Amino acid sequence: MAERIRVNLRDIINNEDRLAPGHRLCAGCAEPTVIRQILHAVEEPVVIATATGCMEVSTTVYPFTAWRTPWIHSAFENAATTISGVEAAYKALQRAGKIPEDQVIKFMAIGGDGASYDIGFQFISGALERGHKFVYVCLNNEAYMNTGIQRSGATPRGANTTTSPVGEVIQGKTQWRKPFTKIMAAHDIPYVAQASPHNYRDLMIKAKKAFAADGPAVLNILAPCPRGWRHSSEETMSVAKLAADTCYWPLYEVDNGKTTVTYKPREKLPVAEWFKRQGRFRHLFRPANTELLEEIQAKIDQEWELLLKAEAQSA
Ligand SMILES: Cc1ncc(C[n+]2csc(CCOP(=O)(O)OP(=O)(O)O)c2C)c(N)n1
Repeated sequence: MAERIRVNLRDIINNEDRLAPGHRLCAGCAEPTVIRQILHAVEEPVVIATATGCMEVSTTVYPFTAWRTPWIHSAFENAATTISGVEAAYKALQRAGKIPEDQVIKFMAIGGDGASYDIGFQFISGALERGHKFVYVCLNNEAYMNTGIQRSGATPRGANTTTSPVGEVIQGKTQWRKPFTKIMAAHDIPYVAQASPHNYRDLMIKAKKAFAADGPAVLNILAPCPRGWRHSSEETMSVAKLAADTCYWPLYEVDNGKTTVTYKPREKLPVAEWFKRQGRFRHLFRPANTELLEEIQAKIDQEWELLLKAEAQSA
């Protein structure tokens, strides 16, 4: 059970951040907070591959780097493949006696939702199927933010982006988001979870479990983006919390096939509460879009019920 794993705040204060300050991510961007939370949850050395995207370009502006870990960038689509090779090399070097058997090193690949849901999708799937022992982290800000807010497979229905613009023809993205977390869990790997940085304890426990897993693990983490979501910088964590309180972004895990919802809001809020905090959904409150808003609410309710059912069935 998740509660048995401890997250000690004193350790976080005393341990060095492995992502240095002074990177160039936007004020209020959730991504560096997420990465710090993850790196504070793991004690061992970590080798990291990062796909092209906000996190990569903003932390490694030549000739600087914000990473206090070994770190590699190869291309947009293949962070999972790159880290597979690094992990395989580590095992080979151990077999050859060049790295001591008891020298534990952890491996992590990071991608935005564009890199994860769309462009790197098959590469992640392949790495999971091959069984590499690594953690894949999707920093999910729900659009291709680094190149100017284009819609991705993670963008929710109704969101205004530069490639699903609100106008006379459409009212934001017309499709539903891809069920990425479920698809990752369908690979039958040891550990898959959805998390959000406003609940750092929950996120860090999940990160600890992911790194301890005996095989691949995936963390899909909501990362509010003030620029693309159109909220102010200081609202990032409260917007993240509302995503969980409306069950738009349920916090849950699939641990060796067992589904557990790790946060159940005492009062499930209407999704409109989450939407009205973000400019990308402003148009949904026009009278003409009432039906669309209801349709989205119905879909969220249905998915939440399905998740609770999955939890009950795997208990
Ligand atoms: C194959 C390929 N296609 C497109 C690009 C251009 N590109 C670079 S970063 C980026 C957006 C990244 O979006 P996402 O993965 O969601 O991460 P974010 O920047 O939002 O964190 C795009 C489209 C590229 N570098 N390579």
